[in-house]
Amino acid sequence: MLELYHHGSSVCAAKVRVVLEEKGLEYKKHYIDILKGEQFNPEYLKINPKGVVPTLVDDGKIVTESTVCCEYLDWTHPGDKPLTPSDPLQRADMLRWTKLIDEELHPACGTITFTCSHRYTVLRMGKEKVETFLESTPRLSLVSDWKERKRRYVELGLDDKDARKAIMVHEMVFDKMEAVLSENSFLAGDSFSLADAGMIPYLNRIYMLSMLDKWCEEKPHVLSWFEKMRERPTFNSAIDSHLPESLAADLRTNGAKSWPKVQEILLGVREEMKVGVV
Ligand SMILES: N[C@@H](CCC(=O)N[C@@H](CS)C(=O)NCC(=O)O)C(=O)O
Repeated sequence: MLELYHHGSSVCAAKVRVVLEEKGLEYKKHYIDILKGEQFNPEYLKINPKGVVPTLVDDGKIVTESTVCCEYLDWTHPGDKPLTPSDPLQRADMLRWTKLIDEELHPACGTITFTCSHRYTVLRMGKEKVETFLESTPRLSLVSDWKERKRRYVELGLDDKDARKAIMVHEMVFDKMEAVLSENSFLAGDSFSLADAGMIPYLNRIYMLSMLDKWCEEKPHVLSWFEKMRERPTFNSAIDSHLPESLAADLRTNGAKSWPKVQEILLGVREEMKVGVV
């Protein structure tokens, strides 16, 4: 039996749910509320010492790291819909996307999500619980200094020094997507692959923060790719149906309030990119 430890606002967990749903696999769900600190329960840390979701369990065997979980599912359940291109060059393209997501986009998404919205959701717990929540983060978590970063993001929001880089990373990824999607229907060739499955939750995060249309108004291929992904029958079962309305409302409202500051930073980043500073 397949089991998934996940949370409604986790982009990494969403990525694995997309693959499970695309393949039509049945799985048992365990909800770990990462905004209440349930990922730090000793029992959960035994299966995921980084204290993060997702964790996939296959007949008792534990698989962590979302991209690895997606690949594992594709190896073990290729079915009639393998999500890895058979052409080696397209496969290399796919791996470059999933590498970019893991190495750059994911930490940047964590910065944007916390500085724009999650900080407000977490602060509602009250001072004492927030302190426990921040202190419980393991040394090696989302990245090796996530504990310090999370504290700064909660305290400083978009005034934190990482905000600019996180916005720049998103802009560069969106530009790269725009270039590729103006020639291909999917990120790695002519069919849906693990690259698309991996990217959907990140676009959706910016969408949930009420920022995507404005951010990408001059990137029509990115917007139409995302619309196409939203039309897939698995979008609701893998993504929308797992986000509690209160959390969706937090993301929507806090994101809309944060947009003017994000936009100001973004316009600065675009100027620097134009003159070749970055
Ligand atoms: N590299 C890990 C990262 C997982 C990760 O960052 N999960 C986030 C949610 S998307 C999390 O559980 N965060 C808990 C926290 O911030 O304490 C993976 O790809 O599975």
